[in-house]
Amino acid sequence: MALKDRLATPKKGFFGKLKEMLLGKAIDDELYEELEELLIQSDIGMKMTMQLVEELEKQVSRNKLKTSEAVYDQLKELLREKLISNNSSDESSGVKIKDGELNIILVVGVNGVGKTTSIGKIANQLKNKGKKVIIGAGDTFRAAAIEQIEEWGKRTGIEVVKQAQGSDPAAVIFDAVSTAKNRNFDVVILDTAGRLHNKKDLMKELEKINKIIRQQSGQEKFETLLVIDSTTGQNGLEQARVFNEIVELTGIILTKFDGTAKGGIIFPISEELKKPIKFIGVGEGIEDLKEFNVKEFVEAMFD
Ligand SMILES: Nc1nc2c(ncn2[C@@H]2O[C@H](COP(=O)(O)OP(=O)(O)O)[C@@H](O)[C@H]2O)c(=O)[nH]1
Ligand SMILES: [Mg+2]
Repeated sequence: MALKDRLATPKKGFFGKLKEMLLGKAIDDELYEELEELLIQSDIGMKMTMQLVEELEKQVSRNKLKTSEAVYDQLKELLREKLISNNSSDESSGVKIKDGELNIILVVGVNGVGKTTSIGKIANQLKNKGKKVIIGAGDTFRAAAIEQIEEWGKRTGIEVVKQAQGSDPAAVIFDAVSTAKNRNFDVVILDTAGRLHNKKDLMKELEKINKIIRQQSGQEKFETLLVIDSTTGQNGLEQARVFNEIVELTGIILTKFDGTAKGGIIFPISEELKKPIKFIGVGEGIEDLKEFNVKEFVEAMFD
């Protein structure tokens, strides 16, 4: 299914409302105020909204824009620029797999955001591209989490390295990375628990995991993807800040774009973290994870 059909919710989302609100109107203070309100409602956040509207007003006067249609197009361009400063403008994102070495993908994020589901989807995509993929069930906190990842493994025919519930996540990571290395896998994807009850504990756990990965793989750098649920709005932004402080993120996965009319959170997240968006989740099914593409995304949001 096309991205734009996935993003369009019955409410038609923020950008539909935006168009409705803007078209045919006079360009005056009232219009800018309404615009501000809409941008804030869409989770773009206060700070970026103010910046955007200020910049928009400048450009409208500089370019002598006379119609609200032109204002709409200008805003679309401004939002596009926000995304292309941290993302390639015309290429789809996703993870780049290097041949002839073990590609490690560590997936972090708080509980319930869609880590395990995204791992299943990514593993499946890579397997379909002919890569030899293995998964490490690093969320040992709940038995259900291990069963869930095993389920994805069965569905996709992908091996899952696991241990019993309650065992040390770092031990599972150790096993998964060494198995992947010894048996010449192309990709190992590592799940984690990410309980954010305490920043210090989370930091310690992730540090330990990172150390094990480095020791076992002999690689200093690898992919670390943060998963954020786009329906959680400003909370998601706060999670992004915390994780960005404690691990070296290489990219972001934004999930549940199918369930939100507030996808605006993508803009402040992208701007604050200065990290590329790699994928967006648009449903619970195995195919429902799209490589992020700025052009396609902006078109879909504004269509
Ligand atoms: N609608 C929708 N649901 C999703 C998406 N990604 C994950 N989910 C659902 O979110 C819930 C939590 O996902 P899970 O992968 O277990 O999260 P984790 O705790 O971070 O591993 C599950 O019910 C998933 O099916 C998405 O892109 N869209
Ligand atoms: Mg999970």
